[in-house]
Amino acid sequence: MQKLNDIVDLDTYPIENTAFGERCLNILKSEGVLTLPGFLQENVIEKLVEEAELQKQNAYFTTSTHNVYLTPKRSDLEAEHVFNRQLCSSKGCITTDQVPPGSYLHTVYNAEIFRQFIAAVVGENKLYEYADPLSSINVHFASEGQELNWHFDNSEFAITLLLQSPKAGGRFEYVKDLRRAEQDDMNYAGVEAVLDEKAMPSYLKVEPGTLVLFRGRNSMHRVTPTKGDRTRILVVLAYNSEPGIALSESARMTFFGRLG
Ligand SMILES: O=C(O)CCC(=O)C(=O)O
Ligand SMILES: [Fe+2]
Repeated sequence: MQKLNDIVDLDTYPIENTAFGERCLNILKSEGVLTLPGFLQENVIEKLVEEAELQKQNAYFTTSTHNVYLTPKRSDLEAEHVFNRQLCSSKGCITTDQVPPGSYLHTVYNAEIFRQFIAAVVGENKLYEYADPLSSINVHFASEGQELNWHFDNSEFAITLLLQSPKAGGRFEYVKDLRRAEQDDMNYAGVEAVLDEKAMPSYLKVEPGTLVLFRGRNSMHRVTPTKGDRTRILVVLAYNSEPGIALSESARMTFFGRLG
């Protein structure tokens, strides 16, 4: 096992320090997003890109249509209603069990210091890995033309590490606090304005090696289509607030095409 220090820039980001964690928590709270550029050491990014390129042939590629709420259509609303508007997304994905056993990604994901830092920043006591062998660490590939269309996440927060940017496109765009899921406020007018390009989203400038924490349940977001022949490669690290929980079978079939 490698040391976390050799993988992550702990001088710039003292993640074991409680005060640093509190600063990050406050940024995530006020901005809805926290970016830590240069979180991964330069040589680590290179190694992880090489590793991902080798695994890409084993990725599960899917194209799906979905609404922005990631729910089935509602027949009591018209087909043209923004709730029922269908968008297209496509990507390739490799799962935790396909990440080589000696990979830096396992070290970061399992490091107690890292886990405690993420827990503190997202306001949980403790975080746990998924009980199934697929869902904890995923590597996403978006080749030319592939995109992740507008959506709200089901999960409270997402943790990503960009490994490789495409030559153009592949931009993370978002509209902060566009709905309030807790109050069942779907804000159809606001969503429609963004889809029809009448309201401008914000966007993140993310370089490879950046750690991004994003609260996507109420902030609608997308990744624009990749342009050019360099694949966008992104790691998603996923945790639970309770131990022993697997991702649902239907979600595993949709994302990975298998259960285990
Ligand atoms: O690819 C990204 O940067 C964001 C991914 C995302 O929004 C998701 O997986 O729900
Ligand atoms: Fe998302």
